[in-house]
Amino acid sequence: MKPLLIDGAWITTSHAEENRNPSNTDEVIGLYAHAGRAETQAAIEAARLSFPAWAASTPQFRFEILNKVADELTLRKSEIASLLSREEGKTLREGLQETERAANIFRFFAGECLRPAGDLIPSVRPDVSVEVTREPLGVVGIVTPWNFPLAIPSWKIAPALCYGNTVVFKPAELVPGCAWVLAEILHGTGIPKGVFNLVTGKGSVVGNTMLSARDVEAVTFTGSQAVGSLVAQASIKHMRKLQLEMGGKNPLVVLDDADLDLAVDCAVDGAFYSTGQRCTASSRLIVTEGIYGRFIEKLTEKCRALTVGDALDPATDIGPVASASQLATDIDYIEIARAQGGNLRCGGDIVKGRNHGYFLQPALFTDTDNNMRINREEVFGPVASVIRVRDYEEALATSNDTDFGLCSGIMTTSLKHAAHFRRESRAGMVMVNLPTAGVDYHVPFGGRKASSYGPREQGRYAAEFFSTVKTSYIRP
Ligand code: UN1
Repeated sequence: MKPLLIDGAWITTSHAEENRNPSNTDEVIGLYAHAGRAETQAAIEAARLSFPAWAASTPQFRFEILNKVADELTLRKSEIASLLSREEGKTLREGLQETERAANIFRFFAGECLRPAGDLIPSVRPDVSVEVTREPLGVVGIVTPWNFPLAIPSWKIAPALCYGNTVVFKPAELVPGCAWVLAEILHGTGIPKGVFNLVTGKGSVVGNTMLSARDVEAVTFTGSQAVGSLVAQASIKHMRKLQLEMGGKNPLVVLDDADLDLAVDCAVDGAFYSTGQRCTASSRLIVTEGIYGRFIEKLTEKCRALTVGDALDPATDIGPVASASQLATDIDYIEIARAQGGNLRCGGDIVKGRNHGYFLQPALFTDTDNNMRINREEVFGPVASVIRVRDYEEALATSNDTDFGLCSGIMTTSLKHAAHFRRESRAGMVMVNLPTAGVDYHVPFGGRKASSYGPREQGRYAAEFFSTVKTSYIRP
């Protein structure tokens, strides 16, 4: 059994769960401990007790720890990428990119340890000066989803530790493997005991215990809107600091003057890579009349050519769906889109692989309108739909007509439309002539409306959530 990490010790539990490969459900990757209430409370207590010393540690000390994690991730990159692809199902190429991204995130925040920000400001009163500094929060609860088993934990854990917080980390039940390797690496750096704790297990047990604990000062969560709302409600009771990253229904607008090949490539990448299991996926392709026919034809051709298969097979373009329940959701939405009048241009069928796995041929719908459920609700699978519009104005209005606001994209050679879209799109991130998914690791990440709540993640903006500002007045 792969144990929990609590207060610097590996702890086995009475209950463990199998981690299975979605490319081949006969393959058990490992057995992972499930924490109960008591173990979760012990992890929170360890984080609480280790906080004062960690908060007071030198930037150099924290730099060295985070930098060692980056080095180790780089060194073990192929082994970790293969574990990632085996447990989550994204292709090995994507697994490698994600592992490199995790290493870069740790490297970035290692550097940030050495760049603490602050201001010294003269007061409006004579002989008084004002100092503005940032301080850590305390114990941070980190709850992460299954779709980026390494990158999302890294972009929460690295800044949490960088700014002097201690951590209780609960990864998604589906992907304990990468979380465990990250814990093993952090433990191996010589990080003081209790500063980083891993509690694998169920949301209903581990997550709820974290949410009801007074000593968890802040929670950062990425996952569904439904769970995000529960996290918020439970946290408000304690006036806990919150950061939520939830779904998207991201539009990719394709205008008449777009570079057709580039538009098709960006649509395929944004909609279907990582098996469409990204909150940044382009699930609504909004296309103007003049290019519509040519775009659909090329896109359909490209979709048909996508090879769905085992994540580790180099010939695979699209890996399996991550779980049986996600596959059932995808199939449900394909049915719903059909029933509401969508035209399934290609894909949507379950593919028989060499092994037992959750393989789904990417589904492309045309003839949809923006009010259909397929265009209102996040599917989180390889399912995209095309909405035909008259012109740029209708495209912009349609792209903004959504409850979500994470990411948006536009394909155009017109500077005028690109500039206008960047300004008027009600999303946290806007892409011009790029896929909506696949973001940099050193700049802010996050959205508006139902997509996000609280300060941005990543880059220097991460300090907003992971630290608190102190304004001190000094009269000598
Ligand atoms: C990306 O598109 O590069 O859960 C990252 C998600 C996002 C991360 C997307 N938080 O899909």
